[in-house]
Order: sequence, then structure tokens, then C-alpha cells
Amino acid sequence: MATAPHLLTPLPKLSREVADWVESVRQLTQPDAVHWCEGSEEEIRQLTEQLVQSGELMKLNQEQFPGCHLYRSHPSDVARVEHLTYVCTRSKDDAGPNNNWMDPAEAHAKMDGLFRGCMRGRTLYVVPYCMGPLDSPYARCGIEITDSAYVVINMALMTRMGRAALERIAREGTFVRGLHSIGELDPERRFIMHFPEELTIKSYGSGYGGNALLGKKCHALRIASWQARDEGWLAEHMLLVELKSPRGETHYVAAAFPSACGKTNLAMLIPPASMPGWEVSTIGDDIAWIHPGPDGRLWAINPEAGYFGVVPGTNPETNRNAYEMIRRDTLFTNVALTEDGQPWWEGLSTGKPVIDWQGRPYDPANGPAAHPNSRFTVSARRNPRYSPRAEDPRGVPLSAIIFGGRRRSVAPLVYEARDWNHGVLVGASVASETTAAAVGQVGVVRRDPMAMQPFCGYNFADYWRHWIAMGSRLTNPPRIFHVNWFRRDAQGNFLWPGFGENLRVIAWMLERCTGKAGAVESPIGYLPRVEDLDTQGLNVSGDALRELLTVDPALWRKEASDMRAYLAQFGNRVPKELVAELEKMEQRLA
Ligand code: OXD
Ligand code: MN
Repeated sequence: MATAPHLLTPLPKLSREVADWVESVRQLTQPDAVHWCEGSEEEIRQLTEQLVQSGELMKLNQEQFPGCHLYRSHPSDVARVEHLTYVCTRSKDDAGPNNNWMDPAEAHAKMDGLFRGCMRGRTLYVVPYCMGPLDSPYARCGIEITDSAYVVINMALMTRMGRAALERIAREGTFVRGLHSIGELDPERRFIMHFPEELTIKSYGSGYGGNALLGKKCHALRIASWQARDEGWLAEHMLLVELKSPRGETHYVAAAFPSACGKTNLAMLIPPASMPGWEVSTIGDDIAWIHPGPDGRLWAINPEAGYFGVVPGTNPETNRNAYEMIRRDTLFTNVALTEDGQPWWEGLSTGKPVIDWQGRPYDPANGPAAHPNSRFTVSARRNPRYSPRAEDPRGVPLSAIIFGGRRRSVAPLVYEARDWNHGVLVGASVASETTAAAVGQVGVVRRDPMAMQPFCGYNFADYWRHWIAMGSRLTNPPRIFHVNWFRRDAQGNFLWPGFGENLRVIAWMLERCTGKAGAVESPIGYLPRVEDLDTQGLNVSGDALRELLTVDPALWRKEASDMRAYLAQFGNRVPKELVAELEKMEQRLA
């Protein structure tokens, strides 16, 4: 087996299992060369250079954007493909109505047919990675085999990739096996298959992030959610943020919002000038692995080491830290270019696009200059507000869990669940307008329980049961809240400014956690009165604030009946505690 010439020091002793698997994949896919990734800076520099030479990567203006590159994906390969993503369990019911399902034997045969000989003329990269701090008992390892050097570079930014991960795998003996090929990038020959019972992923025909960077959605959410249910923890689509109040209290909060609803912005929130003394730092922006601790609280780690964020809309007003963070050592995918080779995207008030995301001269008649789902990949260490606690092997203790969606109406700015089981109903009821992060129509409301609809690796009914069981193990559970930053008035204008001002809502939540803030009871939970929020320096009218905090019982009766219809598809697998919570809410609304 060929190894990369720059690999001078021997790799750690491989477990038989790793060696046998890589060899069997080599025989199936027939690559010209095999490259074991060690994860050094030099290795990534060489791979980047190689892609620049071959024209797959473009160096951006190095004076303004040192170390930054542009990658253009195939125009048919710009988002996650949920309709081509499968969970392949022995029993169809274990995957549930929330997943596409295929029999595992059939799925393996189909995928192996696609993989047969697919790496001829290419290099097979073996990418060992660790999700979570290398010394954390909560971290889990995997190996991705891929024929895309672009994927390798992304994985180096997004995970703890290389030699140390392989050493941990050799010590532990278990790992998630991910096999990926870009294939022909043909949408007709594209599938993302998960085999949670075998801790295996097979992904063919796409080079796009969520389909191809197997450590992220495929491993850290779909496979990990299955492992978490078996082992008694939670793998969630949540950001993790650290907040220090002017009183000097530190709190950690997890928040689940559907894709492209502002998780990265909330994780990197900049306090408004009128709220002096607050300090906000980032633990993670997309995924949280959450364990019950010996103290009866929930403790969370961020399994990732970088951000794969949506670019459009990022500017000094919306997210100054992110804007600064992506000016160096960042890999851009599908953004536009200015005359002098700087990246450009919608939402920037400076610069002008001349080349669009497909490499054509920019013409507004062709649509936006940058793809609405264009992305930055960057190491978390580039974040000026990266919290050192993100590297803590024990994780951070959670004071609150926030669920949220993008809703024009119905959901108020914020409300608090009555207790844990009611909070599980609040999470299970998340609904949101769809975004460009997945292929399909944008802007239609769909149910997205816990923001996990595209990512839960098993039957949602069993998942909610697991959430309820987790609560019964906690003597000090986090409080659960729901937010909606996207409510609009009758003319369609946003009622709430969002971004940094969201801290006012979170400040109220933290005061609820410490028993200091007031609230009123409503049929859906506890809401702040306008006077319970810190509105000093906030530029929102009293009328808008009152509208943001109203609950319309008629709309909510309709919401409850939609939820009942939604739950019906899961039959009697739905935990009785969840149905009881829905019934109690219906009674309060009657
Ligand atoms: C993401 C997503 O890329 O949720 O994080 O789609
Ligand atoms: Mn996400």
C-alpha cells in the first residue's frame, strides 16, 4: 500500500480492524494511491497547494485575505440532500417515519456497486478524526475514507484530525467507519446512507459539506444520536455559548435552531453597547454532545473544532467577530469575487461582485452573486471569542436549553416551559420556515422537532422517550425555553432586531434560572412582561414589544391540532408523557 512521501515517522500501530477495513475499501474502490492523513500543518499546506495547482481551489486576494481560498462546487451540489439521505436499520420502525429507510443488505449492495472501481485514477485518503477534545471521555472517533482532498482540508479544520485520533482509535478499538467518494457528482447517483447498528456511513456522489464531511451531520448527529440513546446521553443540533453577567455569574446555554436560523450568530453574539459588563464566548455553533453529570446537571461538549457557517449576511453589523474571523486561513465555498479577487457575498455593504459563485461574469438576472448557502470553513481557534472551556474534557454545565424556529406568526419572542416534560413537548413542537441549507423549497413551514428532523438517526418517538427518560435522571435539570427572533408585523416587517439584542432575551432567561426575574403564566408557558426585559437602549416600540409577547389562543389551538396530527404518524410509539403534555396544553387553551 502506498503512503504519502512526506510521512516520515511511522504511524501508530494500527489495530487489525482499521488495517483490514482500509484494505477492503482499497480493493473495492481501486485507487491509484493511498494517503494516510497525519493532520500536520505541512500536510494540509501541501494538499492545498496541490488543489491550487489543479485549479480546484483558487487563492483569494492574499493581501486582504491571507491564507484564504475559494472552492466552487458543482452547481447541482450546493446543499444537503435530505431526500437522498437514508437510515438503514434492520427494522424499518427503528428508523421511523422521520427518516428515509432502506434494508441494510440492499443498501450495502447498492452503495458497493457505486463504489466499485470509483477511485481509479484518484488518491484514497484515510482521515482519522476525533469528535470532541482528544482527552475527553465523551469524545468519539471515526475514520473517513474519501477521494476528495477538499474534504480532507475541511475535516482538518472541522475536527481533531490525524495521528492523535488514530492513536486513540488504536487504544480504544472502536470507531465510526465513513466511506465517501465524490463519484461522478451525478444527482442520479448520489446517496448518503447510515447504518447505525454497524456504526457505518456510506456517502456517494456529493462533495458538499453536510453530505461529504462525514464527521459532522452523519457521525456527530445521525450515528451519535443512536449511540447516545444506547449509552444514556444526547447528541443534539445545538450551539453552546458562555455568558458572563455584569454580576460576575457564568452560565452555559445550549440552543437548537434549524439550519441557517442564526446559531453561529448567537454563539458569537456581541453584547449591545447599552448592556455593559456582559461577556459572551463561544463553545460551539452547531452540535452539542450532552451527558448527565454526577451532580444531577447536564454537561455538554462541542464535538467539532471548527465552523462550517453560512456566509451571506455576515458583516460587521450582524456579526463582527465572524466577519473578522473569516479574513484569514478560511476556505470559502461558492461565494462571489470582486475585481481584485476578494470574496463577496450578499449583505456586504462594501465591494462589488464581478464574478458570481459559478465563475460567470456577475449578472443580477442570474440570481444572487454568492450562493445563498455559500459557506466558510474555519478553525474555531480563529474565533477571537473562543472560550478555553471548549477544550475542557469535562464539558460545561448547562443552565438553560433554548429551542427556536423561524416563524412569521404564532410563536412569541420567548416563553419558558413549565418543567422538563413540558420542555420536551416544546422542543418536539419546533416548526420553522425552510432555508437554503437543504435542497428544496425555501420558506415553507415544516415540523422540525428539536431542530433534528434532518439529523435524528432513529425513530423520533423513541427519541422523545429518551429525552423524557433523561429528565428523570436529573436532579438539577436546565430550564427549557423557546424563542422566535423572526416574528413579523401585518406589513411583513420583522418586529425584533435580533443579533446582539437577543442578549436581552437570554438575560431574562438567566434571571429565571436564578429565580430573580418575573413572568406571567400563559397556556403555552411563562412569558416575560415588557417590564421584565432589559429594554434600556433598545430601539423597539412598546406596541411592537407587546405584539412580540402575545399569545393568540385561536392560533395556538390550531398549532396544537397540527401537532396532534403530526404525532399521529408515530402511532402508539409516542411516549404517553408527551401526549399528556399536549393534552394539558389543549386544556389550558380551551
Ligand atoms: C449545517 C446545517 O450545515 O444544519 O450546519 O445544514
Ligand atoms: Mn447545522
